[in-house]
Amino acid sequence: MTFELFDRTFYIASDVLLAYVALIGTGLGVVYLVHRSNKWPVIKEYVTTTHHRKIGVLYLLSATLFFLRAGIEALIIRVQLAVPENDFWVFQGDKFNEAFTTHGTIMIFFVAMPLLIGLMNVAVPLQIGAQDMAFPYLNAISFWLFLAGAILVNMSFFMTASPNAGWTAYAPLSTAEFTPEAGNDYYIFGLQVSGMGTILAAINMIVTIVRHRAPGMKMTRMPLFAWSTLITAFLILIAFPVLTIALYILMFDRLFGTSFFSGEAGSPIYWQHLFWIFGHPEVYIIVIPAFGIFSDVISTFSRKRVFGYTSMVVAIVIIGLLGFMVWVHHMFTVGLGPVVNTVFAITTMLIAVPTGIKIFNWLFTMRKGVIRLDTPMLFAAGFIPTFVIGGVTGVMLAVAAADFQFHDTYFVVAHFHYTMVGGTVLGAFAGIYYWFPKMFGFKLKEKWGRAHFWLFLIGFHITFFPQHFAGLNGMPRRVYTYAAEDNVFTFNFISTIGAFMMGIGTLFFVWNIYRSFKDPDRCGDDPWDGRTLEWSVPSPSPEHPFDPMPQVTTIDPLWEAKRNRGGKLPIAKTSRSAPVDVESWQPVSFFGLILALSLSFIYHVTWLQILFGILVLAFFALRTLTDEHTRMKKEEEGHDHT
Ligand code: HEM
Ligand SMILES: [Cu+2]
Repeated sequence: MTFELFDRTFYIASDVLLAYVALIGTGLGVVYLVHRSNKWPVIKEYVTTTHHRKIGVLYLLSATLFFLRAGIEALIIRVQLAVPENDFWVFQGDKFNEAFTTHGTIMIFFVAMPLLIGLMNVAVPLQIGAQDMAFPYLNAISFWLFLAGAILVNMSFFMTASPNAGWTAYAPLSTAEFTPEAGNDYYIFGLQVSGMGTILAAINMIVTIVRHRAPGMKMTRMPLFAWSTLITAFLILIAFPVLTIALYILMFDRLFGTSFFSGEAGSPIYWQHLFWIFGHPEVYIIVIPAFGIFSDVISTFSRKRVFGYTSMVVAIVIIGLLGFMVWVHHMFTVGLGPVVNTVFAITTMLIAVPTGIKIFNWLFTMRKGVIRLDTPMLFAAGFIPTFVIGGVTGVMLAVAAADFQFHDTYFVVAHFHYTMVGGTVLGAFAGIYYWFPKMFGFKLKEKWGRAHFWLFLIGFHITFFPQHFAGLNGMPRRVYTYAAEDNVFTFNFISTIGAFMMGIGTLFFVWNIYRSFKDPDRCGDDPWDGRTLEWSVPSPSPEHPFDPMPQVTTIDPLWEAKRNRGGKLPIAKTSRSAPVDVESWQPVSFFGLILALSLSFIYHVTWLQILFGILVLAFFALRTLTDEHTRMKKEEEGHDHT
């Protein structure tokens, strides 16, 4: 669309215009609703919080919003691919590349990651008997760094500069020579900034789990979600710095004219290595926490201790370690040679062993259990067969010779959606339904939960199962259309129908949240007859939840207490230091500074870079001079503790 303003002609694509209208419309609507119901204090409470539960809720809320955005993108892609030689209105110019790039990037970094980190924040401190995360202030900084990165990648669309080199940003396509526009700079800064937040979150998780467990909560008594969080945090700590380096180098190539990934000395293969040394562990980073959620959910809803606890832990550790030794399976067709390919084919296949152990342990946990199929358990039950299909196609892809056929086809697209939707997304939904009462004091409604589950799961299989066959028929991924004689039309058409079913399923989820807030069914502190410590504290979980501090003697402390001691946990003689939870505007201000600093780099404005650089340093100085601890101590001494 073109329009005249001040004697100049402006052009704005109609889809961008529509997005602006939708964004501003929704924004105003939200402001109006908040204002009408006098909810500004709640907004302030959450924006300035450093409390783990509220930060968890912030992560989950952002992730849900980004899920809607990246989901709409997926639907648009599916509409374009529904029939041969289609020309859907949205794809003016090169939009298809942008659509799959932002869809993939947002789903991985700004949906899967925050869904899981959000649930960790809500549940892990309570599961291990900690009063909060070890570093509450740092926790808030992590969230706001994550959000700054997410906003950068999301706003690129509105600046008509979406990244367009795939979520993998392969060089040389991602270098300035081939994509000089700002799009891939948004990608670099978005991932860099949110990556910093993720690394800090990992450090926080590790310290919390190592230092803040309740007395008697030995490592070998931790719930499996806490275990999976600990191992995931180590994976983040090792894998994310590799991404940091890769992004720095790419940034230098793009902004400052170096040539690490092109030219005589540089090589695009370096990018592939760095990206996948990070990228493969990343897919475990987003699936291992889901494994943890399923373990806890399946055990609770089968009313049995999880089968093979030790082998569950050992299996996650082995998966985590092997995860660093398989990255070349993404590069079988690059030409690294048969020896390299063989080694990496074998290590990849080995991962099926610990994964298989876990699958059988889940099945054996259910065996002879008293199973209740509430919504969290439905998601867990749906996960098992779905993830097995994703695992089987993974082993197929690991056969290096066969991968020359599968590589870069829809077979791969089907495979990774089976693992990431079947594992991560179903896991996150299970976790949200499961811990929702701990966040807000009431359950999500069963009726809408069921509708959500069935539409989403059936829609999922209708979407992605046919894609295996489209891929085997030779349909490459990342193509914007195909010809009628390519023999892939039927598969694509069915796939698009399934995608809309998933979309409707997701709307039921949103509706469920809305309805449950409108008409909450208060459910008490322990709605699922839980086994672990988080169900022993009030809902929503308070500050200082463990007052008095429980003494843990078994893997299922609450379950044991309910069976043998009338629900009373034994009280510990020793106490634990409690992290200081403060209210502060600093983290959100830091968010603004980092956003501005990144934009000044993306648009090459040197004086703004210097200005915001100085302001960031000033922020650090301000932070070192802020002393909440003394003030809090004084306040506490002022109060009488009775
Ligand atoms: C919810 C329903 C979803 C649908 C209908 C969907 C659909 C699609 C489609 C059509 C593509 C483009 C394939 C191509 O052109 O090559 C794609 C790519 C991708 N999707 Fe999804 N997707 C969904 C959810 C997810 C989720 C939950 C994740 C991750 C957690 C995810 C991660 C990716 C990635 C990484 C790519 C590759 C992007 C690239 O090639 O650069 N998707 N998806
Ligand atoms: Cu991999």
